[in-house]
Amino acid sequence: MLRIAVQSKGRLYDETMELLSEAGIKLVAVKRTLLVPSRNFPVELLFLRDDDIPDSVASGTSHIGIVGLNEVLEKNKKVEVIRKLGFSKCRLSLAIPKQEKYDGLQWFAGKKIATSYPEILDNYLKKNGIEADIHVISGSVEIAPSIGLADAIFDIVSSGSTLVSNNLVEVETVLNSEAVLIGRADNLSAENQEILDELLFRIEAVKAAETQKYVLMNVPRDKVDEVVSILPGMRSPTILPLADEQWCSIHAVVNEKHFWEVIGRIKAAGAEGILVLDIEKMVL
Ligand code: PRT
Ligand code: ZN
Repeated sequence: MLRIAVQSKGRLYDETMELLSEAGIKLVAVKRTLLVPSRNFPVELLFLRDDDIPDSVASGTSHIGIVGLNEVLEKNKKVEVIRKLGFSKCRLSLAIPKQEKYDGLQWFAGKKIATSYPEILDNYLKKNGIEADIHVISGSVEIAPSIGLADAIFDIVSSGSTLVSNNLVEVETVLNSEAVLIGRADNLSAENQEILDELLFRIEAVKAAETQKYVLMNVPRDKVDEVVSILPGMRSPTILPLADEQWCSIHAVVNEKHFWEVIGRIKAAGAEGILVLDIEKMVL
């Protein structure tokens, strides 16, 4: 049985549960008791505060965990990032009062910086040869400068609106973070390694599908070559005959990144009746 440490409530919870559910893992009880087994896959979930997840994995209490990279680096435990998961993206940044004139990292020399991430900040300042006073606070870091508790802050930024509403401006991005799957290479039995491999295989299929769309369209026969040359595909697009012999139906998988560009070009090339569908899983 593979034990996975996950956040019990908070910003990581919903997307963690969604990912596991999309990977086909159903839980015995939806209620968040501390330890919940799956009823159809040999894993159990241990619900913890995110701060405790790196240590739970490092100590071997859990085999793997899902947590923000910021928390992994801050706690600095003996764990490895197995896979980035692409959700709960944010950055850890230095921010200063907006009326200050910022002239580079030297600005922070001798300044007092409030943060909940002293380890990451200390490493960053040392690496850059800056001596500053790190003031650790556990919540509401962003109000520290306005109440005279610090000159600057080092905190998580997502949209940036918290900084704006506290008259702060982001001046250095120190870390780009997202949810990650962590583990320890040396503590898995052969059986648990097999379970982890299957879980990773399923996560791969879920993640691959997230960025792709399935596109179907009707194309006049004499335009097929041109449309096919525009379309990418897992191998190549599927071309099916229609009742009207002058027309074909083409099916293809298109990456979201190029989606609108591809749609514009196939329309211009003569495609009609374009249908776009979400892909649930994609096994490559
Ligand atoms: O109770 P527990 O200890 O488990 O949870 P927590 O309160 O410590 O963490 P939680 O649930 O708030 O966040 C969990 C993880 O989500 C973090 O460790 C990050 O990896 C990630 N994450 C993603 C964020 C944000 N986005 C985020 N915006 N964590 C916090 N914030 C906060 C930030 O501290 C700041 O106050 O949101 C504010 C900034 O948001 P913007 O959008 O105004 O810039
Ligand atoms: Zn926390």
